[in-house]
Amino acid sequence: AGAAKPLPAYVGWKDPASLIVHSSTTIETKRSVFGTSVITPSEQLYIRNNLPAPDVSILGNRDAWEINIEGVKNPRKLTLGDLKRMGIETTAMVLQCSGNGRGYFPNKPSGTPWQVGAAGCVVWSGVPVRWVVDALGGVEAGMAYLTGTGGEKLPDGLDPKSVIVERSVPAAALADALLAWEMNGVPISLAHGGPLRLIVPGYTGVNNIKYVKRLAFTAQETDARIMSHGYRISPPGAKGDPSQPSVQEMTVKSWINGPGTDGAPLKAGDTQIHGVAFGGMNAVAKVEVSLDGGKTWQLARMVGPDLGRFAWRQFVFAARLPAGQFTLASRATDTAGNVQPEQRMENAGGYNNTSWADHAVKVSVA
Ligand code: MSS
Repeated sequence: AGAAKPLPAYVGWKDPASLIVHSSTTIETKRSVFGTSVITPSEQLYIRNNLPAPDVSILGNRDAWEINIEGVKNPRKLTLGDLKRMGIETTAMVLQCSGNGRGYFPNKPSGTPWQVGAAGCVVWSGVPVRWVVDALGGVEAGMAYLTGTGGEKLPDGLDPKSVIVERSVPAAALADALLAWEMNGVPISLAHGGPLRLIVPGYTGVNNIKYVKRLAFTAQETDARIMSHGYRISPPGAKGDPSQPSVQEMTVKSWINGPGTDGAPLKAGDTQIHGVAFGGMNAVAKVEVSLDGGKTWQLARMVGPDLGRFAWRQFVFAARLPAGQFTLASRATDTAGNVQPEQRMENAGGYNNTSWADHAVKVSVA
């Protein structure tokens, strides 16, 4: 246990009472703090940085930030000011770390033991990548990947490839991708990747490159270590390597956020069980709730606005709980018919945990 760690300076504006500080670069939202109003406030949103965040001076003149666009007919360096003149779109999406839920793996994979809070639903504004690509003559032939490079200053004395945050996603992801400069209605903070961030809706957190300084359509995946060996779905005990699948598209998942997650005792009687559900690439079709650890299920009600297939939905289930012990669980189904599984997919990195059993909440009602 020990005392709660203080917030590091670059996220000093966040709400400490809402957050669990694992380290200066890994900070998660408390489960009991997620509300029922769709959008995760920036002050409560989790943080994951693989490298220390750049100096705040990169926000000094946001519109002067430069990004190289490569692998298109007319490759060019564009400023954020140029991008702002090319178009504006807005997307609500679930930003979720690939390792969210790792804390429920019994074999304790190395990496942050996130529970549910390395995720949030946020709104981004920026220019669709496809509009930028069209303006530059289209993607060059043979380019199978969209590769984004983070703008951190790399530590001296190390092979840049071993530390640089550079990820490739299938080029088809360009259909929904944004080059974003606003998050939740304001210019993106340094902590969340300002002045400019690549947003790939439906893909896990690591694919959403902060401080993006290069966007390249490439024939091959990048050989940066974070792509070639990191974030791979490898069998327990094995090391990641390029032959294994990379962590990319998210799949259907839900969890309960209350009641019973804040440690307060539950009184017998009426209660509103609430949580979040999302489908990754697909919208959520339904959510079921169980009061008996998954033996029986009942349909929950969706609440609040539907912000599109990449956003999460809030669900509520009105229950009357007598005194006793209960295991509350939720199980989502997406519009393609995929059902959230009972079991996690075992893997060495502790990635992509969507198990409803792992995310169940035990409550005692008096
Ligand atoms: N980007 C960059 N540039 N850098 C780094 O480090 N990280 C990742 C992403 N991006 C990075 C980037 C991760 S890994 C994640 S999750 C995310 O991001 C987070 O976000 P926020 O905003 O929340 O912090 Mo895992 O899969």
